Amino acid sequence: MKKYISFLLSIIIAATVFTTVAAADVLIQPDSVNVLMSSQQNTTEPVVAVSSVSGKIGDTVTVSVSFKNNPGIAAFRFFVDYEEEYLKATAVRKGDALTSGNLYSNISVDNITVLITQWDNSSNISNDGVVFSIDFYIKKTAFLRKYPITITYNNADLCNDDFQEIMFLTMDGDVDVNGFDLSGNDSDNLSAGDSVCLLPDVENNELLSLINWTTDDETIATVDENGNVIAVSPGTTHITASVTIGDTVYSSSVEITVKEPPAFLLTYINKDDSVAFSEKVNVGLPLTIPEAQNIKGYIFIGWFDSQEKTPAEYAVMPENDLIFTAHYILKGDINFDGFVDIGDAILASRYDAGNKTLTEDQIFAGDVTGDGKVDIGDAVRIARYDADQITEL
Ligand SMILES: [Ca+2]
Ligand SMILES: [Ca+2]
Repeated sequence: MKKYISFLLSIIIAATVFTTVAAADVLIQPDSVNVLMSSQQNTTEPVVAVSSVSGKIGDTVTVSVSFKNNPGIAAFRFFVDYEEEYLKATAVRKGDALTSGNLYSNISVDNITVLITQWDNSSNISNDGVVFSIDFYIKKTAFLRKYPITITYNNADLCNDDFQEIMFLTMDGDVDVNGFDLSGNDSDNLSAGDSVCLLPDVENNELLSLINWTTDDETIATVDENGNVIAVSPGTTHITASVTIGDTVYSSSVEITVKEPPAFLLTYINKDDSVAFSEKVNVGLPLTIPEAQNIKGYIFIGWFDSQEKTPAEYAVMPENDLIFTAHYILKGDINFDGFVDIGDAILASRYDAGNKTLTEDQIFAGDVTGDGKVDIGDAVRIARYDADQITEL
């Protein structure tokens, strides 16, 4: 008898798994037993039940098929029916209840909605629990609703090792498609004025037409009816795509972060190395220029960075830090040697006599009388200072 079961099942397998076109014709309308069980949970009769699961569009969910009140079975062949346009069966696995025997599945046939799973064993298995499970990929064509997963079998496709036909009540399940994702977006590093388009990971046109876009804070980012997001000002908000079907709202959100505009550190250093001014400055804004310290005997000539550039030369702000140092000229030090002495007086008198040219900065340093020019009067004053006849210039 057991050999006969194996022989019978080998014929079933050959007919269904390996002759796919003929099988499809046969399987679309199987001579099947299909008893709905929704109100018969507490039955003592053998039951084969499909679980109900939920998932989002694009997810892969696992539906299990379980036995209850299993009287002992050595072979089965089930047909699992589903909406192939919206679900794709990607894998079938043997469940824990099938402690031995071989499970075969045919999910490679296109354009039919029936998955065939069959199993044979040399002796009865009386376990309850999961006999096999099926992974379903929820296609992007899916809508937000329940997709039934039905299970049927033909007469004589379930038998024990005495080849007695076993009848199971069948209980269908479903895949409740209850969400969708937004994808393909880089939304965490926007600058004010940037735009991105949020796309639902959905290919069902009816569903797409129902999507409503909202922003939590339109002072940070706005969104239009097509999911086009425009960053407005720094901060973080959420853009939500929602669909209302009946009383149920399905939604998916993306966090949008609009970053602070680029800034750099602006620092001014006094002659004594103390900080005159320091702040973070946004690129594109005018630079603050602080007052320089008054230092006795010195004339302030400006703030300069390491490249001898003044703040005014940075009309377009760079995106790196800037450090300006206060530059001074020692009053009377025409030759810029760091001292005021007779050499500077001689330089002033030679300039006055037309024997020497001076730069603008040298004239600035040498005009100790403050009349806007360097002449013999300055030379005399510098000489007197050098001779300690006056204590300051
Ligand atoms: Ca000097
Ligand atoms: Ca002068």
